[in-house]
Amino acid sequence: MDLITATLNFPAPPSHLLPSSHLPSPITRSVMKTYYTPENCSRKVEVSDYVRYHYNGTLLDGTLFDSSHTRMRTYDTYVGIGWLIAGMDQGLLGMCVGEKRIITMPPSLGYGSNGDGSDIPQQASLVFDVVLLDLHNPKDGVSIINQDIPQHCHRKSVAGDFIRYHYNGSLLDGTFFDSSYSRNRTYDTYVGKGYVIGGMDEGLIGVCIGEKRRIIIPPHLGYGEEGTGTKIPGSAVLVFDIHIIDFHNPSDTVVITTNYKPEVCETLAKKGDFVKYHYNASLMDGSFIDSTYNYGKTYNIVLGANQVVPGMEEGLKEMCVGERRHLVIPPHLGYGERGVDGEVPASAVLIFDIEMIEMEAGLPDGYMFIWNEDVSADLFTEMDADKDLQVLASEFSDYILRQVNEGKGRLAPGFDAYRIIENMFSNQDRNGDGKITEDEFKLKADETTHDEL
Ligand SMILES: [Ca+2]
Ligand SMILES: [Ca+2]
Repeated sequence: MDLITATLNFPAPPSHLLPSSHLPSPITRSVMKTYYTPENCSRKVEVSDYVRYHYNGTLLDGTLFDSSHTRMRTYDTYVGIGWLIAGMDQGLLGMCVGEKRIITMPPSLGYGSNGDGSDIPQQASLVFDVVLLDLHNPKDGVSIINQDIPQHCHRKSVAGDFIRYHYNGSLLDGTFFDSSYSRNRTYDTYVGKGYVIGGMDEGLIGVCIGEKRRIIIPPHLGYGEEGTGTKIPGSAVLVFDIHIIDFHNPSDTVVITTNYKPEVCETLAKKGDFVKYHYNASLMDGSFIDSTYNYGKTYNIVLGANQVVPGMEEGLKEMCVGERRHLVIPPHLGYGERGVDGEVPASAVLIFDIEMIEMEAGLPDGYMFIWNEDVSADLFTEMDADKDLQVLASEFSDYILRQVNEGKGRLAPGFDAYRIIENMFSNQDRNGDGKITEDEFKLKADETTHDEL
């Protein structure tokens, strides 16, 4: 029996009255008709590939017998290895993701003389309107495409590095599922250590800072047959467009590059020195953080007094006035996993371009005051201005400041002079009654510790 006329249930007009294209012909083999081809159609379904697709299944008269759309989930299967009716096994071959195709098949390639349940009668030709959403092969590995590598690549990431990157995540058909940009913060992780899905662990190896790449991850290296959450279906291929902001290794030290060194560079900054310098601070992707040049004044610290992050202490060491350096400071020597709220992101590698403007030599380690010349033999009497045999805080302070002004003694630079003198006084005032007696003075002098006279 002619299947078409049987299904349509009206007699075919004499063929010579119809244009040839209207001639109904019996279906004996499948017909595949692509009615939408996406721009990028590079990879096509081959035997043993795994696909996810949506379809509407109808009989030749248009009766809908099944639809994945109404179930609201894709049909997921291997192609070409007998998991499907023969007409589909053949009809899906050569499709690319995004392609829409109508596959018409004779009953012999569908459900034959038995039909299927109550919906598909015996000897029914079937029409499937298919859109392919996803395609991979179990043998696929991670693929990396669209690489955009910066000109300067100091080094490439290895397993164990800590990477900060931005990403847009989508499915193969372009359906967006997640983005770090929408959260306005990078995704931060160790790589090669199993903290992220296998495909990402692999795709993040060998990147340069600033690099952009697309990482395509098959489901067995992603979220598998189960998928995750509401947005990543089972057996989905994942497409990540990533941008590497920075990475470091916990074993990294400060990288110091001297950009300019004055011809005379003999006095080198050391612990205790009061140094005045300018800096420009930025992140590895070039984003600006802060600059002293904007304030028109230097940043002043005592070296080795924990007034700046360890990486900066390291970077300033042994600079001379006029010298300029470029510092790359890993987060464990910078602002750590916390960063600085609103200024430095968590775990960020920092760049400081610094310029030494002025230095004042510090005192020997541990000293807050030293004599430049021999100490007076009768210190106590000299301090006791009103000769009442006790030294008040004001007498003490006046005396020390006078020694400093006359160049006879020196206070540690970079600290508040009054605070130092206050400390020196309370160290001498053993019983804390606000005055120093000659006994207290002598007792203390005998102990010869650092902070006293
Ligand atoms: Ca006195
Ligand atoms: Ca006292």
